[in-house]
Amino acid sequence: NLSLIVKLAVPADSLPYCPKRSPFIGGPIRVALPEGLTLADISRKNPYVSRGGRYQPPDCESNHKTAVIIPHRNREQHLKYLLYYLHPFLQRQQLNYGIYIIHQAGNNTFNRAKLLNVGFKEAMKDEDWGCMFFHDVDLIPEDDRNLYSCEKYPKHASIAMDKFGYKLPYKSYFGGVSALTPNQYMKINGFPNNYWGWGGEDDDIAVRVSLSGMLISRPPVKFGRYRMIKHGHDEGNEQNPRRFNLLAKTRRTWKQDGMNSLQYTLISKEFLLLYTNITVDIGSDK
Ligand code: UDH
Ligand code: NGS
Repeated sequence: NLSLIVKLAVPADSLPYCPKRSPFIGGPIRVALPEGLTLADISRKNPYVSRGGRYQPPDCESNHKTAVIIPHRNREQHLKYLLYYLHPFLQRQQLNYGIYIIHQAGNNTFNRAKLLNVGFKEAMKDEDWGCMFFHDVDLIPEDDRNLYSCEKYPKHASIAMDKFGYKLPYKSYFGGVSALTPNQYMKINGFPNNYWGWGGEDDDIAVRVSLSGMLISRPPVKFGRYRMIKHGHDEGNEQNPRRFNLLAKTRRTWKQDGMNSLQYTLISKEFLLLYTNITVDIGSDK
């Protein structure tokens, strides 16, 4: 029976590619911060998200495979707001995506860039991601035309934050939300591991991009808008007094310090309903 043979030759899971531009993209998003939000509410609103915070469009094959890596400690409320907005945002873009929370265990000084290195390494063990988005927990995108896919060069996405009057605070600013392909990431030897406390690590990354001979891609300024959830100073993330000295040496250190020198102890990796939760001991400054 020929028709049976033909049917078997086409696997049931083969779908056509999604369109170049998702029909679900709607433009500006009004970001409110509803009270009393729970993770269970967010799960209920996102029935197609599977274990570990993974999603792929049900009726077409996505053109992009994006991991979102979020450094975290003691910001549970911010995380809820971000997940509440980010899951539907990424689904409207018809992405194949996964969300990773990289939780720094213990009370030692916070180290954002090292957590992001851990996130990269652990996420790549799960899946052959084509694009990594490094995302502060307190930044909510305000326009879904800000595409969470990668570009020819490392991308700085949060170029218009409300707290900076919706413009860059300075030309080489690379903080908040950025995106690199695994190739771009390895080309800069990942991020620095030795910035403990607040400040400078994002500038170091921008220097690495430039020293590797790459430029910075940016979305149109109308799309790269973010609302930052206001917060005070975190305990354990005091301004790093060494940041200026470190930055002055990046040119000499970047090839030795980064992905090729990363050391950490994985404490747990849990595939929760809305995200993969990675808890890690990254050591301390001493
Ligand atoms: N982060 C945590 N927990 C911490 C510290 C940082 O989760 O204790 C993560 C979180 O994803 C955050 C990111 O690291 O978005 C960057 O840290 P940050 O939010 O402290 O940096 P930002 O520049 O704030 O946004 C600076 C301090 C704000 C004090 C302003 C008082 N008006
Ligand atoms: C620069 C910091 C960056 C920081 C940026 C915005 O001065 O790490 O300000 O800070 N660089 C150094 O300290 C060397 S903010 O206004 O968000 O507090 O991201």
